[in-house]
Amino acid sequence: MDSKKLAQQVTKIINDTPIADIHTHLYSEAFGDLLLYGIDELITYHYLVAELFRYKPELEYETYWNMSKQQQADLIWDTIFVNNSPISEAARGVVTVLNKLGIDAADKDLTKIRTALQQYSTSQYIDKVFETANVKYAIMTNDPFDETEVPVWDTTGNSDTRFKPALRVDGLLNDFPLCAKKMAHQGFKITSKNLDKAVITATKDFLSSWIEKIKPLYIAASMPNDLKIDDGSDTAKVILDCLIPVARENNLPFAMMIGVKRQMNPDLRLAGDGVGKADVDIVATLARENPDVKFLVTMLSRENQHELCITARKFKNLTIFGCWWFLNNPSIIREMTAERIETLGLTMIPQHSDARVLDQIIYKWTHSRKVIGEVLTEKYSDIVEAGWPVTEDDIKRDVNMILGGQLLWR
Ligand code: RAT
Ligand code: ZN
Repeated sequence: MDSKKLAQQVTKIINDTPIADIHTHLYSEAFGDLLLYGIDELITYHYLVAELFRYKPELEYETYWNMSKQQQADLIWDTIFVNNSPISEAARGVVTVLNKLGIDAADKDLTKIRTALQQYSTSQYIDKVFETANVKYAIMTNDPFDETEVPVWDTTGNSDTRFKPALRVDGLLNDFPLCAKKMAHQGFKITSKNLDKAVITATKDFLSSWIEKIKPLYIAASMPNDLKIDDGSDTAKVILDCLIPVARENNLPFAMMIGVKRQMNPDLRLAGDGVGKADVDIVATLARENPDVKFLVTMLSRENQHELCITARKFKNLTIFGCWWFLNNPSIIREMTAERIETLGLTMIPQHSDARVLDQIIYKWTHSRKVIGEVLTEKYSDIVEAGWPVTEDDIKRDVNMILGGQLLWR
């Protein structure tokens, strides 16, 4: 097969393969206002809020936060899209979404774009977005401590199979005393704010009851870059004594998302988190000491990626996934995907979208599919050149393995 034909074939197969999006912040319609979608949400995505202040250093943070959503969107639109070029990855994303939805944004008229999108009901829009993105399902981030989310699970629950649950328990790691109160409020026997034996048992009961209630595909937590598991802290106890045992007992993967520097600039609110290098040995220690627990791991620092790949080579119970958050940029996806294929073959999950706004799955996957396709084409060309035949069926099997969610189940 010549290289042009190979590239065309890989592109077509990648575009035709429905994606299992293994980490998003999306919700089904049953969750009401928790489901974010539409142009104003797209434009006020926190990645773009951070960029707004780069273009407008004279803008006071509070002035922005006191505006209505529509005013915020107008300001970001004028600043990043009209008075400058939407050239960053997050800004280009909005352009891709509009283009794929068939909306002509050439005259940069935001009011016209708003009107064009009003033709859809919420459920029509969900259908349209999933079809356009060719995503088969998106895994949600479900927080058992969230006051808006809990009542939904206690009443209607989720019946839309395009949205699948994941139990996300950052609260337990970040502020155990507050979660202790909330667990007590939900009827669990929490007798103290300290993680003693009885409280650990009650916390595990709480987690198991949520697993029973929402049937998550995995248990997850994001963790700071300075994470430690040997200091006897609440965080270490929650991980070692609660989360890992519960993952084991329920035969669920434990997803660790490591490397966040939370609230580097609190004035930016959701946009204020940063990144730092973490200790990959922690991942190795947990994988080695818990061979019967499956770990899904993504790390936020570019500097951690090579070490993480090599660690994954050592542990069959460790699957690495995604180019997370600040790594979700074409130049880095290219580098990470090549590095992962070279060290792990197809035994990794190259990407997740992390979409917070429904429409974003359109651009996140358009952009990622392109880069992953280019890297795969190069890797196939290399084995063809080395003397190995690559057929269409081989490519379909491989792409489905890495993008179709199969590795979640192994
Ligand atoms: O990527 C993001 O939108 C971040 O704000 C985080 O939500 C991160 O992905 C996370 O899951 O903690
Ligand atoms: Zn996320």
